[in-house]
Amino acid sequence: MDKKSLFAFEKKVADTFNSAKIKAPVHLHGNNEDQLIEVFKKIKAVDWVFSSWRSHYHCLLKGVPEDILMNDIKNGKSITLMYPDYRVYTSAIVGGIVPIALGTAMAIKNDSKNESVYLFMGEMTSETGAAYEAHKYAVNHDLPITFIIEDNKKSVCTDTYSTWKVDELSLKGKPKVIYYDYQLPWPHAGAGVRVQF
Ligand SMILES: Cc1ncc(C[n+]2csc(CCOP(=O)(O)OP(=O)(O)O)c2C)c(N)n1
Repeated sequence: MDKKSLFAFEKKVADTFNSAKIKAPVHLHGNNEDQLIEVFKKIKAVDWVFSSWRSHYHCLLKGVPEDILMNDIKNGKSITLMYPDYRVYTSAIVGGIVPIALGTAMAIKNDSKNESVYLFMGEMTSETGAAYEAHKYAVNHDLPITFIIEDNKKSVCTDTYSTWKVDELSLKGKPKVIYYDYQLPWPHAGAGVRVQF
């Protein structure tokens, strides 16, 4: 899927949400199309994608059909999308998906399968103990997992860097880590118009 189509999809979700036709929260992607298209060049159909509350582009780029995804989002599942057939799993709990991704990578290694895990995390998630431990375990056991840190500098409305009093993220530049930064064109959640249900 190309950059224009990705953004067009997300814009449609935004418009649908702003017209109060989605009765649950949405967390939109944006301004990270190029970076994700690049990352997904490495990801094969047999590989596993783990993500969070913000996963629309991850789903689309892993091959989830637009109509199925849009329908699920309209049915209120934006932050809890699951597509076993496409090997896409998400969790809306900060850090919740991390050990599941790690365990999948461990199982792949134990079974000597030719598959990989790709774990997408916001930069605040990447600073949690769960991410730190998973990364340490994955590197020391050389598990087939890549951690992708998607840095928009914010955790909801809180500045991640000043929270931890750091100039750099803990996992940035470490083995098995891909990092990119981007400026989210949307609020943390929703699509810019206050909608309450
Ligand atoms: C255990 C837990 N605590 C708090 C929240 C509320 N929450 C949802 S997203 C989020 C911010 C996470 O920021 P980051 O990992 O940088 O991801 P981003 O939303 O910026 O993509 C928080 C605190 C949650 N979902 N789960």
